[in-house]
Amino acid sequence: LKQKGCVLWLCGLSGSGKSTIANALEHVLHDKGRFVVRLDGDNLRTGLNNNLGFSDEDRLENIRRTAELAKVLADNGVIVLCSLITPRGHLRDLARGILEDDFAEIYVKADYATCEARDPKGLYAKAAAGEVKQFTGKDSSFEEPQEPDLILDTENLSVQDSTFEVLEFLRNKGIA
Ligand code: GGZ
Repeated sequence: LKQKGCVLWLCGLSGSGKSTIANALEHVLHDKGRFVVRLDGDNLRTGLNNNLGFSDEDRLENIRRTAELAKVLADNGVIVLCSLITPRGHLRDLARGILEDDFAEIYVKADYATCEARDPKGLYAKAAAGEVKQFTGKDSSFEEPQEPDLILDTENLSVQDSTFEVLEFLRNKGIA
């Protein structure tokens, strides 16, 4: 019997912890015997989405393509972990519309100042120096999710804590 797939859509600012949490989750779910695929915005932008930048239109196309890919995977029993900033409500609604019941919106929550202090890739420093245009939270807006299925407050939770929260969420949904 094929297991039920689903898409966990992690949204939040650059540096909020989306990829780190997705990575930790991948390992735990894999150990439970599940097929897991990670779709990471930054990685997809080197291949499938390498013709897209950070304008509103390009971000929309980035989300649309990724959601359609996630749908194919979820329909085949895969747990898909999408980590993309997904900065606007209408973009999250677009993904939900494509994925319907398979979609769960998870807000990886950390504010701009926190992400700027972490600055794992030095992007915030570059943005402050005016070297990155259309930077999310600076000159491109981030709308906070209003009704996410789950919030991971990474200012206060460890990676392990966040991972546990998601596992509990999946258990409650009867998925893993
Ligand atoms: C936001 C940018 C930008 C700009 C490059 N704005 O933390 P990262 O580095 O590794 O991941 C971020 C990634 C954002 O791509 P997404 O596909 O997730 O964005 S969206 O959902 O809005 O389409 C960041 C890097 O690309 N990056 N320039 N201007 N993030």
